[in-house]
Amino acid sequence: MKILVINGPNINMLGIREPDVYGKKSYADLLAFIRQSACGIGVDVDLFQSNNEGAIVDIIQWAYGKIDGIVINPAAYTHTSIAILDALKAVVIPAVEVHISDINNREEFRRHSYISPACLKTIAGKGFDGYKEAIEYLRKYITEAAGS
Ligand code: CA2
Repeated sequence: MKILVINGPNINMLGIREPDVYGKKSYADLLAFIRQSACGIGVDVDLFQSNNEGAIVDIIQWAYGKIDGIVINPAAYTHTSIAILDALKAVVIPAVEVHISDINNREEFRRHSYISPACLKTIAGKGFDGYKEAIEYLRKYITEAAGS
């Protein structure tokens, strides 16, 4: 089973500023955590990060026919991007949306996600653990879908 983990703009800056919101760990730490979480349950992961909306749309389109599930933290594009919503809807790959912080308890503008209608589930406010939960959820979902 192959899962693509997509991180949006500025996630590569983790640990550099706003440790109170996003924690002290770096993007490299996040990648190591995701690899370890996936490996522990026999899932292959592809990891992708971009600061560009079009590049995120491109990788979602690339995933069509090659990837079983998508974990996506669209970062600030969560609150603006109809293009990413449309790309996820177009490929019809099971997807889970993840946010490190609790977007429902921050600024008002972070409460709305354009992406969630294309996702099975949204996990927010659980830090890095949210990515692990998303991978585990997709593994179960995809396994059950294949058996039915
Ligand atoms: O909580 C999340 O995971 C977010 O998707 C992170 C985004 C934010 O725009 C979303 O509303 C919620 C921000 C990504 C990282 O931004 C940084 C800002 C300063 C220092 C380091 C990272």
